[in-house]
Amino acid sequence: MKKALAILVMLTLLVGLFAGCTTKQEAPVGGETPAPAPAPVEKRVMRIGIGLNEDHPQYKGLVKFKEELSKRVDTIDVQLFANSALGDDRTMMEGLQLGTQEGTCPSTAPIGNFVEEFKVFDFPYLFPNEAAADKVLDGEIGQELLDSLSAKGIKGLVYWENGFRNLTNRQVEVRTPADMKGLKIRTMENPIHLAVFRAFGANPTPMAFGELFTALQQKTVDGQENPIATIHANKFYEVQGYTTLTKHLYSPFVFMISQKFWDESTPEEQKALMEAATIARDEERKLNREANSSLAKELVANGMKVVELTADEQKAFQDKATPIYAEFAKGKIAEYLDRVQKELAK
Ligand code: KDG
Repeated sequence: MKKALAILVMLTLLVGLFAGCTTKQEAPVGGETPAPAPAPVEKRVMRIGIGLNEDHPQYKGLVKFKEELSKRVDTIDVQLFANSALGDDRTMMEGLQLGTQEGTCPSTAPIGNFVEEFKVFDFPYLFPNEAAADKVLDGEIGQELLDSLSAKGIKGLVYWENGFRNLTNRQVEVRTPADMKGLKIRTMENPIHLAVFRAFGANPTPMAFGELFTALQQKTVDGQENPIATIHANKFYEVQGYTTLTKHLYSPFVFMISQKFWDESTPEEQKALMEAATIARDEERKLNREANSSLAKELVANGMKVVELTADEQKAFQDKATPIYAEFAKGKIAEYLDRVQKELAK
């Protein structure tokens, strides 16, 4: 018994000695105790939804945003939702106000339902080209309008691009406003867009983007209007026979997040959000311009007739739309319109 006890004591001492050696070997030079493992970073979720699909430059821009943001901060977990999975443009903006989602990138058309002045971008044939639009949107006027969203619980970061919109329809080769007579055309939810298509002679109806393909397929509507990048990405050529390059409106996107999410971000996160949104804007505009200028031939390859208008034919549409200016340029909208036109004239 005594012998067994002695062996046990010896073994305990040996184990202790061995353990001591191990600890000594692991201790950093200088004898400091090892640093505790870092606590896992707590990430805030940032859900961003759009109406367009993953093939569209807008989604590719969002992928770029996510990538650039993650290079700068590791505290925000960006989750992307395409195809109106979180709702249409208006619902998603309401989601930002309610705090049920953190980001979206709608066309400016539905924004006029939240801040009236945004309707300045709904006037047909306002911007002559993309460079002119960039100048206004990225300048003082564009910034003022972005800032006006804060009062509505939305932080406007920067403008991305949807682009010049064109008419598509199932059955008629449209070259003149008369060809459009009676065509049932889906527009975005915006009174100026509806008025423009009425002035062209069509029968317009507002509808959420997520319902559009099925409506075209089931012939609930005859046509719609969107930039080439969208007509291509959403395969509208499967249900539409004709594209007419009316280029009646330059349509900007606004990359926006909930004001609450912005206010809860640290200064470092806010800087990262702005930088990532701006780098992604440049990428999205580049991809979008490539798509809008190169994909018309893909529409043709997929069986669509693409109608290019002569300057005179283009003017016939423009003339029909001119009275829209007098009808809608009132109050603050008129002030902004005047400023935009002066800026463009410079
Ligand atoms: O993701 C953007 C879309 O939701 C929408 O703004 C696209 O131009 C558009 C449309 O016609 O609804």
